[in-house]
Amino acid sequence: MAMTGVLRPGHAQVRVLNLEEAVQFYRNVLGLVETGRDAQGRVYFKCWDERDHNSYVIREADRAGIDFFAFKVLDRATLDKLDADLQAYGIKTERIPAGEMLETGERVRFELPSGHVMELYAEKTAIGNGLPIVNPAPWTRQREHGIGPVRLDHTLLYGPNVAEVQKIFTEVLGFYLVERVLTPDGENNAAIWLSCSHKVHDIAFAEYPEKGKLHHCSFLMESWEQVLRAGDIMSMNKVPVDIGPTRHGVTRGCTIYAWDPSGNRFETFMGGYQPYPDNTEPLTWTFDNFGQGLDYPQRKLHETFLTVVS
Ligand code: M3P
Ligand code: FE
Repeated sequence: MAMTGVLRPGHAQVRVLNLEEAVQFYRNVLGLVETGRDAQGRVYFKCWDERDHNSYVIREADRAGIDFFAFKVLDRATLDKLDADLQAYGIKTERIPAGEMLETGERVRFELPSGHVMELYAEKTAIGNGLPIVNPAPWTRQREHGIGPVRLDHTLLYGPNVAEVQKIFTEVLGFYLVERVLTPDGENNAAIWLSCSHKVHDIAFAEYPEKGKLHHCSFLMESWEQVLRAGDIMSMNKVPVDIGPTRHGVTRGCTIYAWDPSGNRFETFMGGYQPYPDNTEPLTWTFDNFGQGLDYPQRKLHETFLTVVS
C-alpha cells in the first residue's frame, strides 16, 4: 500500500524509578541499543533493526508511566498539514523545537481527550542498524544480546473518552479501526485497535477512568520462537511476567506481557494479520468474549489486564 501521512510509531518516553537499574534492564535484558544521553539525564535507546537514532527514551521520576508517544510522519509538509488539521479540528498544538530530543526534528505536541500527550515529527537522524546498506548480512550480533526485539511496534494506552480519541485518529490523522471490544451493553467501545499502515495495530486505547495511563509498549519479535526465547530470558533474569507466552484473539498476535523494574508493562510480540485500509468492517468482540480476545488458548480475562497500569 502507499504510505503517506502518518507512517509509524516513532518514540515513547517512559518514566522509571531508578535510572541505572532501568538502563541495565533495557540494555541487557530487553537488549535495546543505548544511543545517547542528554543534559536532562534522559537515556535514549533503539531496537537493533531500527535505523533512526532513538525509539524508546527513559527518564528518572518518582512515578512510572508514559510522558508521551510519537508518530513519525512522511515529511515536513505533512507535519505542517497535520498540525493545521488538528488545529482546525479544535485541538491545541504546541511546537517542540528541533534538538529538544537528541537527533530529533521539530515535534508537534498535543493532548488527547484520554489525557495522553501525543507527538508528530518528520525528522530523526538515521544512524543505521549496524549493517552496511550495500550487501548487508541479515542480522548483527546485537540481535542476540538479551531479548533483542527488532522495533517498537505499538502501544496500548488507558484513559477516558476513547470515542473522542478514535474520531481524532480516524478523522484527522488518517488511521482506521481494525478491531474493537464492545462495552457490556454493546453500545460503545471498551477498547480499540487502530492502524495507520498495513500492521494490525499501531496504537490501541482502552476506556479507563484515570487519564494518561500506560498499559504497555510493545516490541516486535521476528518469530514465535523468539517470543519463547524472550520468556526464557525473562525467567533467567527474574523479570515479573504478567501474561503468556500466549496468543491474543484480538489481532492474533503472539505475546508475553511483563513488567520492567519500575512497573511499566512491556510486551514482546509477533504475528497478527495484515489489514488494508479498505477493511471497513472492524472485527468486533463482545464483552463476554473479552477473555478470548486477550488470551485465546486460556479464554481468560486476566484481572491484571484491566486493573494494572502505570
Ligand atoms: C493486544 C495487544 C485484549 C487484548 C489484546 C491485546 C483483547 O492485541 O497487542 O496487546 O484484551
Ligand atoms: Fe500489544
